[in-house]
Amino acid sequence: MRIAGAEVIVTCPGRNFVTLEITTDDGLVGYGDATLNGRELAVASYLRDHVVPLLINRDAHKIEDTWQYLYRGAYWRRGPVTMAAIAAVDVALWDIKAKAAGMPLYQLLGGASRTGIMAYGHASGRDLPEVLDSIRARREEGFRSIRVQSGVPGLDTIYGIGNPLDRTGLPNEEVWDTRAYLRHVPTVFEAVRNEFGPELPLLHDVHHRLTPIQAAKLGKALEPYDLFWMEDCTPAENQEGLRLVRQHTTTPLAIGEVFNTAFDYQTLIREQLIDYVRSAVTHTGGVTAMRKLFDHAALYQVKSGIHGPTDISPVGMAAGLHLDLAIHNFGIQEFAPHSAETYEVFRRSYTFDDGYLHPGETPGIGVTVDKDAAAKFDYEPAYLPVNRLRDGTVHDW
Ligand code: KDG
Ligand code: MG
Repeated sequence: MRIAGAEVIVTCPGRNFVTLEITTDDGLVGYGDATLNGRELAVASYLRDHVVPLLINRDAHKIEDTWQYLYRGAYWRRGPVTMAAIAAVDVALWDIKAKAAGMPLYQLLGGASRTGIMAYGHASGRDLPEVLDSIRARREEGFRSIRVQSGVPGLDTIYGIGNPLDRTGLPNEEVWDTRAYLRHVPTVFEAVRNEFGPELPLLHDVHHRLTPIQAAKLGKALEPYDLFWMEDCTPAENQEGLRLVRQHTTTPLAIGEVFNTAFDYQTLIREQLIDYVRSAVTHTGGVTAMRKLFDHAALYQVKSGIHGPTDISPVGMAAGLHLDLAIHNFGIQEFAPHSAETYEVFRRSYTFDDGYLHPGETPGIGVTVDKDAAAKFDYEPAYLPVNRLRDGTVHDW
C-alpha cells in the first residue's frame, strides 16, 4: 500500500486548525493533527514544502521507518514545528493502518485496558461565586474531575485562559502579580473543598508562572485541599528545578504540555520528579513517540495526563484517546469540548458519557474531515496572550 497523495488542510471553524490528509493508492484516507496554536502556518509550510514531497510513493505501512526518516533525515532535531509535522504524518499513517486492519486504533496498540477514560473539565471564574458556579456547570455536564482556575484580586484577566480568536492582529498583553496569586489560590481551594467536599478530584494549572521555590511554597499551601495535580508549576526546561519542588511538597505534579520529545522528560521521569506526563500526541511526534514515552514513564510509576485543550483538533484528541484506552499507566485525560462549528468540520466517533470518554469502535482513529465544511472557514491570524509583571518585565504566560 503506497502513499498516493498528501494534502494540508488549514481551517478556522472558531479557531485555527492544521490537518494532514494522506491518501493511499488503494483508496484509504488517514488524518493527522498538526495544529500549533499561534504558529499554525509554520507547520503548514513545513508539511507542504518539506514533508509532503517525501511521502509520495512511500509504503504507508512503514510507520516506524517513516518516523525515523523524518526525524533523523531532517538533521535538525526536535522543536514544536518539526515534531507537530511528524506527529501529523504518524497519526495519519496509524489511522490508515487501523482502517486497513478494520479495527479501531486502540486494538492495534494492545487492546483496551479499561472500559472508559476519566476526563477532567475546566471551571473558571473572575471571583469565587463565578468559580463555584462554573464547577456546578461542569458537574451537570457529567464531569467527575475538575480543573479550577480563578481570577486574582487586582488583576484584570483570569490568568492562563486565552481567547482563541482575539482578532486584534497582535497578542493581547496581560498583567501578572505573583505574590497576589500565591496569597489568593489557597483561599479558592479552601472554599471549593468546603462547598463540594473531599471526594471531587480537583486540578490546578499554574501555567509556568513560578520559580521552583515559589512552586514549592504553593504546593505545600495546597496540601490540605488534596489536589489531583498541580500543573506546570515552574518552567521545566530546567528539569533539575523540580528536585527543589519535590523536596518540599507531596502535592502531585504534572508537566509537559509545551514539551515535544521524550528527552524533555529524562530527568523528570528517571528521578520521579513528576507524577503525570502532559504531552499531546499532536505536539510530541504522534502515537509512535507517545507510546515509547508512556512505556518509559510506566517503569517509574509516572502516569499519563494527555493535554486536551481546544487547540488540539478532534483528530489529535481522538489519537490521544486510543492511547489512553490502551496503555496501562493511564492517569486522566483533559477534555474541553469543541464548538459546534468545529464538529461540523471534524466528524467524530468519540463519546463523552457520565465523566468518561471513549474513542468508539470505528476503524481507524474515528475522525473524518469534511473538506467542504473546512473550506467555509478561512484561516484568521490569532496569537496567545503575552504576559508582563507590573513593572513591564515579560513573564511566562
Ligand atoms: O495553546 C495553549 C493552550 O493549549 C494552553 O494554554 C492550555 O494550559 C493549557 C491546558 O492545560 O489545557
Ligand atoms: Mg496547561
